Amino acid sequence: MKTRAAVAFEPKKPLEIVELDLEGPKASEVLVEIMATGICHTDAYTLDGLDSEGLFPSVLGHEGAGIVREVGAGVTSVAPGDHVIPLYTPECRQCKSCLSGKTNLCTAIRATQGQGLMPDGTSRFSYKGQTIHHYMGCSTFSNFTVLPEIAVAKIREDAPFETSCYIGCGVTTGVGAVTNTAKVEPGANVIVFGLGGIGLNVLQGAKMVGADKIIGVDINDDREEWGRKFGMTHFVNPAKVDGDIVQFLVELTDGGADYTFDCTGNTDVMRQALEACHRGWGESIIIGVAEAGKEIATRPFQLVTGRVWKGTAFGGARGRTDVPKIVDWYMNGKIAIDPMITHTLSLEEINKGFDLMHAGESIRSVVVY
Ligand code: NAD
Ligand code: AHE
Ligand code: ZN
Repeated sequence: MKTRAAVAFEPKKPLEIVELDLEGPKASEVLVEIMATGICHTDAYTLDGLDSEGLFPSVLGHEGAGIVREVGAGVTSVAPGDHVIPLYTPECRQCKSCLSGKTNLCTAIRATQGQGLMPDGTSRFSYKGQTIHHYMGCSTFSNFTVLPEIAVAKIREDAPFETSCYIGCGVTTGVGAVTNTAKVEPGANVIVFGLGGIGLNVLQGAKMVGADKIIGVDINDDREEWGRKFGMTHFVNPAKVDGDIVQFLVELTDGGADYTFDCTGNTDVMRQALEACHRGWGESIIIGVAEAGKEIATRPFQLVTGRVWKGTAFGGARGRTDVPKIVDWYMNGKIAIDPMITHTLSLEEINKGFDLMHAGESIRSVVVY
């Protein structure tokens, strides 16, 4: 079949809207009509050539929602007509990682996913006979995409696509980092570095679990108003702090935060986040994705004296199990999504979404097909 898609032909070049050829689903695969997709900073990072796994040409996008249109042989868990959210972290429930109960990082198809291919080692997308790569196993910047059955979460049908697509990455990542990874407890003090599409969801997660001081740190002053809408109690712009930002934050939290979260992808900020943790028990969670070649550093003494450095992918969520529950949280008003969707675009306008993100003018742009 044919599908309209925004293709990343080359790094650092705008996406091009073209009509691709798409092969139908093979065994254990499903064809999904994507109804809406968010634009996450990770898409921009890959398009900018900063991802060590980045492949071109490819169909980016990993924050979608849509409808199953066709299923391949042997598919039992979803059927045509089901509403689904694609999962860049699948859940096979059979691999060593899934069975461990210790991680959401299913390994069933990770190798081929990183090569921009379906589990059988081939791509379903092509353009004028040339192979086009999949991205993060999702490729939601295409109106139709093919996904492994284990990489779709079935969701309730009354959830709007144009808002619930954000649960495919940003919402689940931010809220899940608080509830699954850090397991923030009521009364804890929290610092969130970077108040964009992910950081605001960390803030609302922290508020939801009853954190006490919820401090937001961002170099963009416009983010103060945004943070306050989602539970932030204090705002700090590091550019306006006299002296050392870590010292300032440690004093503000009476010895350091119980939990800090990096939502910037900047490795210097990651160090600040670790060192702003309380001696003896503070935990710092890395969410931000750093550009290829960057490394983190700190004095080992920071860890010897009890601070803990952790990371999280997709907020520690087990997609097929947890995503439908997060959709319920949204539909029941436990978490907010609608106000964070600042821009709704057509596929033809998708590059504007990247421009708005880089200019710090959007929280989330969503493309509606
Ligand atoms: P975004 O562009 O919407 O937000 C980033 C925010 O960080 C902006 O508000 C920006 O002003 C702020 N910022 C930038 N540099 C800063 C600095 N030095 N100090 C303080 N604030 C700073 O991006 P996003 O979509 O929220 O994504 C954030 C990061 O999380 C990206 O690196 C993205 O790739 C990553 N991410 C990771 C996961 C995961 O599963 N681990 C999931 C989604 C996104
Ligand atoms: N490919 C990059 C790493 C990118 C990365 O860490 N991705 C996150 C999701 S970001 C969503 O916006 C993730 O899920 N990581 C776990 C995984 O298995 O990819 C690199 O550095 O090579
Ligand atoms: Zn993302």
